Amino acid sequence: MRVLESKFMRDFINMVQEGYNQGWHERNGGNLTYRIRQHEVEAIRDRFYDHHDWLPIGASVPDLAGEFFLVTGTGQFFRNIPVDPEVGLGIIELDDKGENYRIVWGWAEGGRPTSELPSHLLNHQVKKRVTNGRHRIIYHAHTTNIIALSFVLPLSDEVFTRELWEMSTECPVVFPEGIGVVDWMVPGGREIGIVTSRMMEKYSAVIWAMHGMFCSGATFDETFGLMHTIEKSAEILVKVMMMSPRKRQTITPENLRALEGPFHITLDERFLYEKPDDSIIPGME
Ligand code: 2HA
Ligand code: ZN
Repeated sequence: MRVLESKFMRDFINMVQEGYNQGWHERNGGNLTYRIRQHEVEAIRDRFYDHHDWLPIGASVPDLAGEFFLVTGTGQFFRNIPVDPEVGLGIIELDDKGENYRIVWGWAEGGRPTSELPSHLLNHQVKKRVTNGRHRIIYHAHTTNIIALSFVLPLSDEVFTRELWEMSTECPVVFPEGIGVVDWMVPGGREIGIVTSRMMEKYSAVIWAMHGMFCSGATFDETFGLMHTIEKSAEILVKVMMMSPRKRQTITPENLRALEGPFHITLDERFLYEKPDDSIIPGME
């Protein structure tokens, strides 16, 4: 089978296109990786190169040893990937220690995996463990409204989760476990990957302050939908803040708790704290 005919490949490219359409991928901003299923690898294995050298990942991911990943390339523009996926994308194989990778398909004009490969693989390693292998996708996007909020709201999991939950009834249902926030750090390395992946133990969405967001999921729809829901809620909050520093009414902690039964969710009380004044938006006092 031709690699480009694989269903996972088509779904991956559709997600790249959709992310670009949302305005989250200026220039080479953002990156996407998919942990390929064994039977999907077998169906295309005869198309793989075997002449590439092993190169260091830049992080140690022993629980991903031997796995294959479809990955966006460093410096590649999301805008161009659907037009020529064989140039913008690659498949990598990890060695039996999870220390090195080699390119087995793609980057037809030369190329390497995304600069955020350490973060992606460290997140995959955590999510593979905590979801019993269910999660296969890690997505990084430069979501405009979340980035804007990270200049104004206090950088805490509690404040971001609560304010985003309040902006849309759907939010506590879509991410009942909350959202993590990483203060500004240098991107593209192991350190930011380690901090982010620790948060992925409990969350499936992590904000990189003044940079963007990471989301994890089992399917392309679920992962994209999570990013989209959070960014939509952030857009509503930005609009509210532009109209007024105060909310006239809001979704209260009591309202949020009332969603738990009907939607079969459990909300961490850590996010349902009492505010001195429900009408004041943090950062707008
Ligand atoms: O350029 O988004 O974080 C890709 C990135 C780096
Ligand atoms: Zn980025």
